[in-house]
Amino acid sequence: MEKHISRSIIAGFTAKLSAAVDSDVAIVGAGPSGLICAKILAEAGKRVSLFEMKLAPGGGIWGGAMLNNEIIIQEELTSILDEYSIRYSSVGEGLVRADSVETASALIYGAVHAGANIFNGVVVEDVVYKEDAVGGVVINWAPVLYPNQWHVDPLVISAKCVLDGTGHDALLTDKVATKAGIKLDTPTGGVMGERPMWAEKGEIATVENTKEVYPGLFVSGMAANGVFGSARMGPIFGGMFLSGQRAAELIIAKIDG
Ligand code: 48F
Repeated sequence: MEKHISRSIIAGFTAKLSAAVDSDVAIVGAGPSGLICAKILAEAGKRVSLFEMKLAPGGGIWGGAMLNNEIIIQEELTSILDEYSIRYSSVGEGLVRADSVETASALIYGAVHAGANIFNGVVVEDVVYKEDAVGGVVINWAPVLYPNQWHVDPLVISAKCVLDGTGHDALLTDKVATKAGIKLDTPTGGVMGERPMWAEKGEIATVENTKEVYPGLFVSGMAANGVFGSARMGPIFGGMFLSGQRAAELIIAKIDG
């Protein structure tokens, strides 16, 4: 029995990882924008691999606000919550409130169930950069790098498009811009850095900033606001959902021509 259990797990994981080596889309970070994007892309038939450095996907959803595990969403976006069967209640001023644990688990289930492969405990430490385009990601086990910093060479995932959904610091795009010495499609050509809290502006900006910032490299969610120097918005999540949707639309348009 023990041998069969072990061999079955190794075979299942190896098949997933082997398939991921040739992905249509590599998504970095399983926050709300990355998870929503993954579901839409998988439903559109794209081969999606999503890498999350933490053990639990879900990013900043779980903790609500200061560990008050509730989140706020704009009333006009409740059709997205309905699609995932996430329950909510009105709190007035055009807003609804949902349980953050229900929301995180629903978005994770939605992405995997649609056919995206989520690799948790895996860090994207670099990208593939060839012929003036980003063409994949360089991955390693999170415990190999943090806190151990073992000298272990990575594996490489080829992908037609890479989405940086890594959150506030946009560390992946920052690293790519610096290491490759490239100019991003931003007003300064580099990562501009997130601005302080302004919920209304930050919500609009995260969708507007969801773009292909360099051939093959897209940004979503708070990473998009970090790249374009826009405001943060705290525990309101409609902008993150719309950013994930927008990223999926742009990536499908790029892949399908
Ligand atoms: O920050 P995060 O939740 O992504 P998001 O889609 O959503 C932001 C909101 O949660 C919240 C907010 C409300 O509106 O402002 O903050 O922008 O999740 C980003 C995920 O990326 C992972 C990180 O652990 C987190 O789960 N991550 C970051 N860097 C890497 C990574 C990396 N190099 N490799 C793999 N995962």
